[in-house]
Amino acid sequence: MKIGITCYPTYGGSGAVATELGIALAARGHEVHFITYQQPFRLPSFLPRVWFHEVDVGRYPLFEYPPYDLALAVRMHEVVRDHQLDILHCHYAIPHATSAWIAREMLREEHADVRLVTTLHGTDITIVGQERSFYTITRFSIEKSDSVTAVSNYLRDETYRAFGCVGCDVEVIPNFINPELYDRTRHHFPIPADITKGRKVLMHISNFRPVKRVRDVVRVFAGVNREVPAILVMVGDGPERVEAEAEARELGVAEHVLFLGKIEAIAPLLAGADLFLLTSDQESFGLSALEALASGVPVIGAHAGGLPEVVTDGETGFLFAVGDVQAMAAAGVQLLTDPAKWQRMSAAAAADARTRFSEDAVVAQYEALYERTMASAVRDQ
Ligand code: GMT
Repeated sequence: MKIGITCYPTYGGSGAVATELGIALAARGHEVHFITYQQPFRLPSFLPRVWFHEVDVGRYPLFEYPPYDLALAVRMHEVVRDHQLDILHCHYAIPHATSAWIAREMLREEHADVRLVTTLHGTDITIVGQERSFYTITRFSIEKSDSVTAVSNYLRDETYRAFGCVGCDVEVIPNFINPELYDRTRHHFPIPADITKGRKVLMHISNFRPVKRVRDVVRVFAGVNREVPAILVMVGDGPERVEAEAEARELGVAEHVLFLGKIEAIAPLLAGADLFLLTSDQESFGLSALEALASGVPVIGAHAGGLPEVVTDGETGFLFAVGDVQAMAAAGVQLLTDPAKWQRMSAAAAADARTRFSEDAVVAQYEALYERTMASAVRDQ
């Protein structure tokens, strides 16, 4: 099959999933075309059967807000037409699914066609899509997609609740991991031993948006560090990083908190972690938590959104009410001071991630969805 993929190319879960899906599809013999404004952050420079088409927005002085969605629609139209794509798969509805619909309308004027698949990832449904400026176009774009997927049951249900979509049958296809990549025995932890010596390693990975509550991450760490010497490794960057830095200073733990910035290769980092913290007030899935579990790192976090579908509370981690940093810290201390329990939980986490979220099984679900979507195109003719 020939598949176009559009996603946000910057540091974040939806771009990571879209890129890894494209790479896996190409490895299975499909032709994959990424269409976005910049090379996706997890896409290596060259892979067989993988193309990257940059969207050029231009800089006309009249445009205070350059119309990316239109430039994207034009590029999608060109790429579908020139490479005879079968499917355009948009990750994150806004504005990608809308641009794809415009591109398809343009193709239909030329007696051509393409099938549209939209994967809902999170705040496209839970926050941004529900804002007054975007609500109706988000609903419209979902309804105009030929197939719609959501990354968790929570997100599917939230889509039905918030948008009451008529005729949109949302299929849940979860995010996935490559089991070999997240095998902690394969990696060398890159942080120097003199920094970690005698200390447990707590880790957080995100794009530091307000929804992640990174101040809570630092508070949980400070609570753990009072009882168990530890360091906190903060991976990623974003608007709340300064808040997290300030919190670390205020709590007197700044010397034990490392801010590494946006690191692409996270598997070697996770291989040296003892606990992963994800304290978000909304998380439709929590890809970074899944990558931690796959690396044998128990997760402590908030009982929010779809995270309980990923972290099995009490077996592969512990989840508490959003903001309950004391309970999170106490659970962390308990686990880190009971090596046998940590071992059991670490092994359970790695096994569960492989059983429920392995790349092969999930990519096969997407392939089956594409097949069905194509078959419905033939029926419609
Ligand atoms: O929806 C977002 O806020 C952005 C998106 C991203 O690009 O990181 O995150 C969402 O998609 C990820 C991949 O499916 C999920 O793992 C994250 O849980 C989800 N983020 C939120 O729901 C806050």
